[in-house]
Amino acid sequence: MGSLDLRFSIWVIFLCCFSLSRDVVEASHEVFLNLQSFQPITVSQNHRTGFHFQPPKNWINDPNGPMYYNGIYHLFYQYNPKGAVWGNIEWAHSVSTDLINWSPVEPAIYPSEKFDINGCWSGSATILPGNKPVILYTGVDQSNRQVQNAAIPKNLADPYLKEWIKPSYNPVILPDKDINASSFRDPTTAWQGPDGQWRVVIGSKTGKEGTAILYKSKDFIHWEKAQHYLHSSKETGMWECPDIYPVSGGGRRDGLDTLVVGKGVKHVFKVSLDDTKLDYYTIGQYQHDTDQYVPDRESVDNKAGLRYDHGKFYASKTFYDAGKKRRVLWGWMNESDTVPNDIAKGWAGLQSIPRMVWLDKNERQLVQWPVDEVESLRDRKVKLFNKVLVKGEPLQIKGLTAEQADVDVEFEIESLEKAEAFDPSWTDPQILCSHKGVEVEGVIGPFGLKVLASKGLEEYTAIFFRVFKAKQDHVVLMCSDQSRSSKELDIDKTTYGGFVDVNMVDRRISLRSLIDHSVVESFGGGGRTCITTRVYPTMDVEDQANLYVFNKGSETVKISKLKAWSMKKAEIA
Ligand code: DQQ
Repeated sequence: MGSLDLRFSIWVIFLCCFSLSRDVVEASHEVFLNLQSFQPITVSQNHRTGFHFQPPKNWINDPNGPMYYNGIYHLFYQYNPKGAVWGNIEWAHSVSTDLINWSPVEPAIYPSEKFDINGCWSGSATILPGNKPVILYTGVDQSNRQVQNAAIPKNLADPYLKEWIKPSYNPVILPDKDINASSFRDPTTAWQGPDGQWRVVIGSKTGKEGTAILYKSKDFIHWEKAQHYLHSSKETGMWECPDIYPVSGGGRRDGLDTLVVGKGVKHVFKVSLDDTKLDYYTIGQYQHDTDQYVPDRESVDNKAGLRYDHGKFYASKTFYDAGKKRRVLWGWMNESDTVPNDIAKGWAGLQSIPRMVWLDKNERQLVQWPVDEVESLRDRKVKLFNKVLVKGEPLQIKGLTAEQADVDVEFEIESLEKAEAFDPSWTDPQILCSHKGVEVEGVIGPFGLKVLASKGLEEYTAIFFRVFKAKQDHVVLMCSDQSRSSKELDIDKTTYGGFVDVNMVDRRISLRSLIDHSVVESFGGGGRTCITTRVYPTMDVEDQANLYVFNKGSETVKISKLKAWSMKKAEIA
């Protein structure tokens, strides 16, 4: 069957069965019962990535239980072994020595017992004293209740911890009468208080209030619900995949193990909002004596709060890398494609490039940067210095593989004098970016990159900045405009945006983009604002793709320095 015929047949199956099968059970993902075991006939290589983590075929979602153990990184992830939509969920497992090249090992946890027969959902790893890893994960039991289970390695001498066993004392935590058993999932990494007891948090909701339910245990087997939540926030809905961890103050980049408390240490609490499918975090303080997390007053505690990423980045999780003394963040990058297209491709979903994360010197937000190891894939290099960008004439950057590249550019604005006034009612950066898309000319900006572009710029994805003048200082807006990313009509081309909390005294702003066929991961202002996008160009693809730098603002902008590399393919089997 040709690929067009295949896509047509899939659309027919999809349309005829869609209304009958979706949302049959309450779950955090759309359920397509008729499609979840529809094995791909062929796997399309089109739009598959070169250095982002993805398995050879099928659906993936949340990163699970990432950990560093005896010199090996472990990445588990939610995986459907039978098809390219969500369903039949198990924990697939890959191992690595450098976070970039990965080898698969056998699935670690899959439905097999009463307490997880309907799904092995997300969870986290904890390394217990004596160097003993244990995973806590959510099982969907035979009555479709969400319960929490433990799994331990069968053989600690196996460097890859290939086999995991589920002790007979499972489930370790059941939802009590006050907990909605359909909204009780995704245990965090556990931590030990000064009293020697373990603590773990489970995501939940009470009505519309998102809640982080705290449990305590002396032995990691018997768990008791604490008197109060670790934290909650009204009108935020179900909290999936909560994560709590300490960060060093004073702009120090060294990571801290879970859950250090002390002078100069702050804490981050992140949740993934099921209702809006976005991750937000607050900066605050966790106290051992009260067992509560309290966000700083200025840290907004709802979906308008701080974001790791303003684009496609969900169900994220961090871990402490004891080898390199850093905290590393992973996030799931879902497709923007239609379900029939995903099925025709035979795959859906990626993991982000692991990002190092630390607290900004201003202690108001986090900073993220791709782990250094990704630089081992850098190949042919292009450099450019002090190049003035003429308004409206995009400058092509030649000499690299524009479909698989790492681009790091710094822009210098000649003068901020004429910056447009910032309207204080512009509180939502995504809406502002949608109104002021790449084609809307401004004074300072839009300027930035056009990536995965066709030669004649009929197709491209634009990542760019605009600078405005507010009462006190300047406001920098970063946008990712997908509206021209593909000739395909049905895909989601939402524009994304975030403000960048940087000081513009030196009139410079940086942008780094990791471009990888159908994903563009961008870090603005040295990693203060990140936007990830999934795009599917159709015209000049693969080695025909192009890269441009542009300025469409009336004020002169210069590329003060640009370094870009072709990226080699990572070894990901
Ligand atoms: N995905 C898992 C759940 C989690 C959700 C199921 C978040 O455990 O809440 O695949 O994407």
